[in-house]
Amino acid sequence: MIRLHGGPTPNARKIAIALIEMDLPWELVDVDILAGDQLTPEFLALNPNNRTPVIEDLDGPHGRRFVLWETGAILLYLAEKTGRFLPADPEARAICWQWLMFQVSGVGPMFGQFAHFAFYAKDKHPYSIDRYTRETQRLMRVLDGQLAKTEWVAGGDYTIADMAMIPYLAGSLKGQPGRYPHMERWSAAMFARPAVAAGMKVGTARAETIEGGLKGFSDEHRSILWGDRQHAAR
Ligand SMILES: N[C@@H](CCC(=O)N[C@@H](CS)C(=O)NCC(=O)O)C(=O)O
Repeated sequence: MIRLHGGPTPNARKIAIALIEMDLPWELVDVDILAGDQLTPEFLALNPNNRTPVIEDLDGPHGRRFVLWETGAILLYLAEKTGRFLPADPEARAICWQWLMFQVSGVGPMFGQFAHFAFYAKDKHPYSIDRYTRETQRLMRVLDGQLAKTEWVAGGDYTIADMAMIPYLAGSLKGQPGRYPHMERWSAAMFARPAVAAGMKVGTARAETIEGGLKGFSDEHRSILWGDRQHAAR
């Protein structure tokens, strides 16, 4: 049994998709990051970096409980545990790592900054919005170029790199139809997979988030995510 600590966020959904695709027994332990659950001593004991998701594998290596955070590491761990969705050929395997790293070091953080400055920040700062709009568009062009040549993100096989990518990109693609045709073809193929469709619904979208329409997003939420509560010395 694997406990997935997380909520209705792109990062937790990457892992939900992988757990479902891999037929692993799992359950969601809800962490409400808007309420500050990630800042509690109980959560910090799992991840001192106060970020979700975290997995707790009750049947980990060496027959004992194993805790892991950072979605890139979690996806690789699950792929190795099950021997699935990571190509066996050394070149294809390394290319899969490459796109996975592109997601966790590029797509995730840049889309996160874009959402922060364009939607959540109280003061709308044109330079920052422009900077992250252009950078996210550049990343999408890179991926669209790749998907013009390959069926899936890392080549001919569906892998953990696809699972990492979709939660961050699905919304952006919907908002600008026709702009990234190869990504749209890929996104449709992703959502045709029952595991992706189910994983993308994990957690109940909070009204205060972009997904929920940003209703009631407040200074208290800002403090938890980016302000005094987030940065209080522990
Ligand atoms: N690099 C991390 C990023 C995780 C992350 O940013 N998680 C967000 C939700 S999508 C979070 O838990 N934020 C809580 C906070 O900022 O306090 C990963 O890939 O796991």
